[in-house]
Amino acid sequence: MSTPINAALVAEHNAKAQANLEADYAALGGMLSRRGIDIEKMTALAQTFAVALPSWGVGTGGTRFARFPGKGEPRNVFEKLDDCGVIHQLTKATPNVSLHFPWDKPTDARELRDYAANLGLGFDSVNSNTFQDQAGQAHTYKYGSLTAQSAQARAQAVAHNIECIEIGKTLGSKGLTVWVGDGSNFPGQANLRAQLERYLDSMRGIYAALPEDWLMYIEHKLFEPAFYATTIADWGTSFACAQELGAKAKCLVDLGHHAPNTNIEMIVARLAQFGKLGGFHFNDSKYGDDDLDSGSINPFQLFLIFNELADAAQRDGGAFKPSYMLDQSHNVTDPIESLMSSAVEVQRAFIQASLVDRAALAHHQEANDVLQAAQTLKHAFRTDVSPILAMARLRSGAAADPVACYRASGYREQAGAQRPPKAGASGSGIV
Ligand code: PSV
Ligand code: MN
Repeated sequence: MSTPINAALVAEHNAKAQANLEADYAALGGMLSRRGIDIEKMTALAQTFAVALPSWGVGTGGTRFARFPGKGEPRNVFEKLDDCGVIHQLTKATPNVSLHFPWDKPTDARELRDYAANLGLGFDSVNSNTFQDQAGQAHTYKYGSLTAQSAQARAQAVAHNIECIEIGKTLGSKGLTVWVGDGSNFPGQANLRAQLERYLDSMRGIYAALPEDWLMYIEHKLFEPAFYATTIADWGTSFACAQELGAKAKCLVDLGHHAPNTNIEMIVARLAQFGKLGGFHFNDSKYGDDDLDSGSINPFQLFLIFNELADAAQRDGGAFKPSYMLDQSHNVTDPIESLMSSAVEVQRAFIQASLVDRAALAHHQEANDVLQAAQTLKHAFRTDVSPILAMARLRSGAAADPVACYRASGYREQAGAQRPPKAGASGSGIV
C-alpha cells in the first residue's frame, strides 16, 4: 500500500503532539469518568467512524457564476483518488470515495479499483448525472431527464443509471444515489402529478437493475436548478417514492437541500422511524446553498442530527446503518483541508451525541422537566471531545492534527508543480 504523505513525516508530527495530547486526554478522561463515561470506549468508537468522500469535492468548486481553479487541482479520477488518499491517511475517517459518472467514468473499472485499494481506499455509492448534457449524447436533458416528456430522453437517463450500476459493481460499490434537478421554472410548464408519475416509471426501470445487496438512495433538493417546482423537492416526496419502489429504495438527506430553518433532525427521526433513512450528504449552509463545510455554520444542528441517529441506533440495533458521505465543494479553501475538517466535524458530532445520558434524558422527558432535558443535550454538546478524536487518529496511525501535518508535508505545492492547470479550466462552474 502506498501513502501519499511520507509516513515518517506523520510519525514525527505525532511524536511532537503526543505529550500535550496525553495530558489533555487524561484531563478529559477524568472529567468523563465523573459522569460515568469511559473515555477509552469513546475513543474506540471514534476509531470505527467513517464518512465517505465525494470525488468532486477535491476539486475547487464554483458557483453558477464562475469557478476559480486552485493550485494543483486533480485533473482526472486517479488524481482525485490521490487527494482522497491524503485525506484518509491523515484522518483515518474517510475510507471510501463516492464517484460521479460520467465525470469519473473509468476506461477500466478494475484498474481504478486496484489503484484505490493501493491507497487504502474503497468505493461508496456511485452517483448518476442526468442534470447536464454530456458530449455526444443523443437526447437533451434541457426539459428534464427521468421525468422528461420525451420518452427517448427518459430511456437515455434510465440507461445511464444502469450503466452506473454496472461500473459500480466492478468497483465494489453497494449503492446508487439518484439526484435529478428535474422540475419546472414556470407555473404551468409541467403537470406536477404527471411529472412525478414519469419519474416513478423511470425509477422502476433503474430499480429493476439493482443487484440484491444494493440500495438506491433518493436524494431530494428543495430547488435549483428548477426554481418554481422541483420534482423531488422534499423528504415527503422522497419517502413516498421510496415506498412505491420497494425495500431497496431509501431516502438520502443532503443537509443543504432544505429551506432555511427546517428542522432536519426531525426529518431524520421520521425517516428512521419508518425504515427509510438511507444516508446523508453532510455539508452546511446559511441560505440556499449546499456546499459549505460541515459544522462550519450550525454545529448544534449537526449534533442534534447525530442525537437522533444515536437514539435510532439504540432502538433499532445493528439493522440501523445509514450511510455517511460529505458533499461540499467551494471556492475559498484548499479542498483537502476543508474535507479533512468536515470529516472531523461529523466525527465530533457523532462522539458528542454518544455522550448524551439517554437514561437521564428519558427520565427528564417523562417528568416533563423541560429545562433539564434540554440541558442534558447541551451538556454533551458543550463537551470538547477534541482529545478523543486526536487520540483515535493517533492510535489509527493518522495525524494528531491533520491540517497542520498536511501543511507541513508540502503536498499542495508538489501537486501544483505536477499538475499544471488544464486550458480553459476557469470557465463557468458547476456546483
Ligand atoms: C446536488 O446539489 C448534489 O447535492 C447532488 O448530490 C449531486 O450529485 C451533487 O450535488 C454534485 O452536483
Ligand atoms: Mn448531495
